[in-house]
Amino acid sequence: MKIYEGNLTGKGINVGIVVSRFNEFFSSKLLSGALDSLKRHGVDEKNIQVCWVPGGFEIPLAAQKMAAKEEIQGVICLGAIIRGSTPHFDFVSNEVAKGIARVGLDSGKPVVFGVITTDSIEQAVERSGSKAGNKGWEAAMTALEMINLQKEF
Ligand code: INI
Repeated sequence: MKIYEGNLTGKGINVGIVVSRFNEFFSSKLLSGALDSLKRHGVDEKNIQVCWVPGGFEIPLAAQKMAAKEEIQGVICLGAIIRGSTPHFDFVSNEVAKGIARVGLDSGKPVVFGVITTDSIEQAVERSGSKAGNKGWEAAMTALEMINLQKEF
């Protein structure tokens, strides 16, 4: 039996991060979590490229550009979309999720959905470094596992 499984080692790995500035209070904490996770798993700081975009809606295009770079093995997408009193949240969050998934399939490289989509600011606080952990940290772990999994095929 052959089992395919990616490990979590970051040594020699090149990764891109796309992070949105909208709700920067939260997205910057997701970025800190992702960077901490990558470095603690052995990713060299010089092998990390970070791209800021205005809002979540802009993430997929920047992720596509990052994924197209030859040296980049995977892209981590970070942002915070928080529900307001209009349907705007649904339009933005649906497009971001669909766009990120598409970039991953089109590029053949792992493109990780580390965008928090919450009903409230309190839920965003919980997911960006308090009682529900840091989703940026988790997204970085997912990226490492998927990048290493790619090498198994
Ligand atoms: N962008 C976000 O990243 N988070 C949000 O919560 C958000 N809300 O709620 O409006 C948001 N909107 C901006 C959007 O992503 C685009 O930047 C904008 O529409 C321009 O294309």
